Amino acid sequence: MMAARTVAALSCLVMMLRLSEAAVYKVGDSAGWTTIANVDYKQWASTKTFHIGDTILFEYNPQFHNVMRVTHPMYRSCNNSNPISTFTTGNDSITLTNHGHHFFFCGVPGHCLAGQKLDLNVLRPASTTPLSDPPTSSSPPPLTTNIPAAEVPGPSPSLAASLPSPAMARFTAVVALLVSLVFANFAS
Ligand SMILES: *[C@@H]1O[C@H](CO)[C@@H](O)[C@H](O)[C@H]1NC(C)=O
Ligand SMILES: *[C@@H]1O[C@H](CO)[C@@H](O)[C@H](O)[C@H]1NC(C)=O
Ligand SMILES: [Cu+2]
Repeated sequence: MMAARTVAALSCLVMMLRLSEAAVYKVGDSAGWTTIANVDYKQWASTKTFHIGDTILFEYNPQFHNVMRVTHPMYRSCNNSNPISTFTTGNDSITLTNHGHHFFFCGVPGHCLAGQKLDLNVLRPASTTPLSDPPTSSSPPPLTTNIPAAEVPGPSPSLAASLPSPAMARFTAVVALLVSLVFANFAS
């Protein structure tokens, strides 16, 4: 019983870590990047959760379309005069390397106005949750916790350095998987 529950918990953990790995999203799904299917790309983007490291794939006929990455004002006005970057292969993979909004449209005249435009929001990396929340009681926090970090010499007391890196997360996932396999053997 205990083992089965542990396995379930660890499997959950492994799943969560898997989900945190990079994903590839084909823009517009089967319709791709086009004007003829009347795809609502804003709606398409709103059904996804984009993370740093994910890839978006624009698939289209390069005779008729392209992909321009643009600023927000250019996106709003469909102004294609000065894109940040332009992609023209018809099979363009773009890896999302920073958080915040990313604006794209097709630079062929009229296509952006016809709705061939994409605004997607990449989430911030998971916030580094403090190990202990501030006390919710009305009493003032004890003075002893008030260490002025800037004046402490040597290694910073900040936990940031020891927070799990992606490599560490993968390592943890592998360990969790192995442990769950061992437990599964015990349980059966
Ligand atoms: C388009 O943007 C450029 C600068 O990137 C600007 O000079 C130009 O006036 C804009 N065109 C329109 C029609 O807004
Ligand atoms: C587009 O590129 C991806 C890799 O980025 C590849 O898997 C896929 O087969 C390509 N599709 C076409 C139609 O070339
Ligand atoms: Cu187009």
